Parts: sequence; structure tokens; C-alpha cells
Amino acid sequence: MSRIVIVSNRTPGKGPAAGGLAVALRKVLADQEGFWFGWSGKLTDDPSPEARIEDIDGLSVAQIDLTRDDHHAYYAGFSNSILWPSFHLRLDLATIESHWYEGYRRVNAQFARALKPLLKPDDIVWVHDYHLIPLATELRSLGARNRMGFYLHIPFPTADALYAIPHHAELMRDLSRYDLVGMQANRDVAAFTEFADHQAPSTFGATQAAVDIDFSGTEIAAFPIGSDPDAFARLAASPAATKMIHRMRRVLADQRLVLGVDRLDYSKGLPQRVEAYEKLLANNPRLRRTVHMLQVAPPSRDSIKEYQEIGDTLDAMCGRVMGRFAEPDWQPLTYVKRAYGQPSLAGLYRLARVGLVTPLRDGMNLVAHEFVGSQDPQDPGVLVLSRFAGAAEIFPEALQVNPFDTDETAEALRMALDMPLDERRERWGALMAAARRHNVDDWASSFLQRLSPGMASPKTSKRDILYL
Ligand code: ADQ
Repeated sequence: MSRIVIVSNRTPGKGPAAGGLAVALRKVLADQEGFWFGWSGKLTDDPSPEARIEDIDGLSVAQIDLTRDDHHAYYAGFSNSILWPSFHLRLDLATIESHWYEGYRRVNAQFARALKPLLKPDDIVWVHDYHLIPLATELRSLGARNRMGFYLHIPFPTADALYAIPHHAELMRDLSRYDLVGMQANRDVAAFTEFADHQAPSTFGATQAAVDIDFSGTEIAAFPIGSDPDAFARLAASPAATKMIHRMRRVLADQRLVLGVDRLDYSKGLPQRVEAYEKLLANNPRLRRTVHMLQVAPPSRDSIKEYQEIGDTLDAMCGRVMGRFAEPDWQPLTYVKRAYGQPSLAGLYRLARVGLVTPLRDGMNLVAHEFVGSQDPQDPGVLVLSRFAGAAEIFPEALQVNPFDTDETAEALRMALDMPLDERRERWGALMAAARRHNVDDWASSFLQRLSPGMASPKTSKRDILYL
């Protein structure tokens, strides 16, 4: 049996895995031989070119260190100040510094040089996310002929946004060096296909060299990720979750909880969400004192200016809603800036009458899946979901909203709060069935089955693209 090599920006650390994805990928490596490769999290002036191989909690991990400058250019720079905002259609928040691209490629080349000596010819290499688009190119230039798959956890951009990315033609050619490229949603595959079939050479800038791309050897398909909804159902009934529920019930009394759980990121639509809640309270005075919004949003990527700014904006907006509606004995919302473990999160999800998941754009959004998994079947909450999350393709029975339209979101919130029990049960039953159909273990095994030589399905039709 082939070994599986998982490659991601960061290797998993010690202790219980934080997210469903890490748990699922650990399971893959528990069932099949292989190892996980990535950055150790350490910065040093003179990193060794060879990977350190360690056993971390039973998982075989190979990792390298990076220099501070390379890491900055690769991670905070090209990956998170150019690719992330562009792929999320926030070109206004992109910062383009052309030297970051060199750092991005340097780190990918460094990954490849450290990984190549560890590979056996029939190892299957599964590369994760936008930090590592060039890895197959770099590995192949060192002679690796392994089957290689790439999974994009974030949305694929529209052609216009892609054109705004420096060296996008080279990045597209890098994607063509994989045997399989997996995306979250059908809309992402459609955007990719649109680009591959109809890209206009004339839109390239004067400084872009001609790049020849041939996707005939690359299969592109949607593999929507999910969570483990039954594990969340169990967690939501666990002692730790029950403790959280009891503590919250004491504070909430009979107010219904409207819950948001996100990393603090401008793609998650947090200011729009608070504005929608403000409109709910303004338009429906009868609901005041009967609801409470809890937004959990720990800071992430806070070395990047745009992430600091979204934090400041959210502080100001929450303050405004408090100032406008709070009474000495009633607070309309709580904003918590720390992360919680999964059992506590599951408790919060279960207690919530409304799960407010309204990103402006999101690859999938696992919070939506986790919320569904955690509900009490007898008295389930309602999912209000952005139609721009990949999860919208999975969960048509959610109350779907345009998160930019805060009037619509406010009205969906009202409908969710007024929804009769029968309808909540009916909708939740369909959501839970969908969450089970799209669970994370099946996601990992279906991607790997497609990538494994014996199981590979026919290639897509030949597409030769010449960039001028
Ligand atoms: P993220 O942008 O991080 O992931 P999301 O899928 O919602 O977005 O969350 C990932 C995980 O983080 C979830 O398991 C969630 O429980 C956890 N999490 C979020 N906020 C938390 C908090 N406040 N405290 C504790 N845990 C928290 C990227 C893409 C997504 C895609 C995932 C997986 O942006 O679109 O769904 O990868 O592919």
C-alpha cells in the first residue's frame, strides 16, 4: 500500500488536535503508513536544509525551520496579504509588495528540497492550501514523479481577481503540475473552469512573460469538506459542554442566544453581522430583553494591518450597539476575544437558538457544520447562513442570506427567532442528514481514492492554454 504524505504550512503540534480537519488527517495517517510534513513553527537565522523527523503523539512528523524574513514574505506577505484577500475578492485589502513572491517561491523550494529525499517513488503526496501552490513544480523539478494532489481550502477567485495577483499565470501553471486539484464547492470548480477555458491573454500586464499551461494531466473536482457531526453531537452532551450550558443559562435566564463563532478575519463579515443584529433590535422593540448575541472571535494573523483594523472596527460597533440598547439590567451582546476548546464550543452551539454564520466569502465554513452537529434534536436551533459560504451548497435548508444586505440578515434573524418548533425540527433534520453525508472522514477518503493510481477517474478534457 502506498504511503500518504500530508503537507501543510504548519505541522500539527503536541496535544489534542484543535480542529476536525487535523483530527481527520491524523486518522488517515493512523490507518495508512505515511507522515506529515511542514513548517515547525520555529524561526531561526540558519535553518537546516534537512527536515527533523519526530514522533509527535504517535504521528510521524517531518518539519523544517524558516528564517524570519522568508517566513514573513511567504506567510504574512504573499500568502495572507495577496492570495488570501484576492481569493476572497477583497482586492481593496490586498497589499502588493513584489519581493514577497520571491520569498513565497523560496520557501516552497525549501519545502521541496527537504521533502524530496524523504519520498519513496509510490508515495502519494497531498498538499494543503494556498501557501503551497508551487510545491508540485518544485518537487517535480527535483525529479519527483509521485502522484500529487492539492486541496484549496479557500474559494477560487473570479478571473478578474485572479488577474490582480502578481505572477498568477505562473501560479496557474503550478496548479497544472498536480494530478488532482480539489476545491470546496462547485462554484469554485466553475470559476476555475471559466478561467481555464476563457481566460483572455490581453489582460496580462506588460511585465508578464508568456507562460504555457497544459491542464490535460490535471483533474479538477469539488470535494466539499465537512466536520464529524456525530462527534459534535456527543461533545454537546459531554460534561464539559453541559457545564458551559449551565453557566450560560444562569446568565441568560430566558433570553435566547444568537451565536457567532469565527476567527477574527475580514472575510467573516463580522461588522455586517453586528449591524444586522442592531437592525433586528431597532426594527423589533418586542425582541429586546428576549435575546442576547454572543460573538466569539479570537484575533488571528494580527501582525497584518488589515486584521488589526477589523478588530478595531468590531470593538467600535459592539460599543455602539451596547450604548444604543443596553439597560442597567440587560446587555444586548457580548463579544469575547478568546478561543474555546471544542467541548465548550459544542455547548455554546447547542444552547444557541440561532447560529449566525455570515461570512462575506468562505471556502466552506466548518462552524456551520459544527453548529448543526451540536443541536438538540428535540429543540434544535436555526442556522442563518451566508449564501457566499461554500456551506450554502450543502445546506439549502438553512435560512440563507446575502451578508452584505444587513436588512435581509436582520429579517432572517427575526424569522429564526420566531420559527415554530416543528419547522426548526424539520429544517434541522435535513441539515443534519447533509452534515453526515459530507463528513470529514469521507472527504479525506474520497480525495485520496481519486488521487490513488488504481482509483483515479478519467482525466478532464485536454485544455492547452497559452498566456501571452
Ligand atoms: P477558517 O477560515 O479558519 O478555515 P472555519 O471553517 O469556519 O474557517 O473554521 C475552522 C475551525 O476553527 C473550526 O473547526 C472552528 O471550530 C474553529 N474555530 C473558529 N472560531 C473559533 C473560536 N472562536 N474558538 C475556537 N475554535 C474556533 C479555512 C477556510 C474555510 C474552510 C476551512 C476548512 O477559510 O472556508 O471551511 O479552512 O477547509
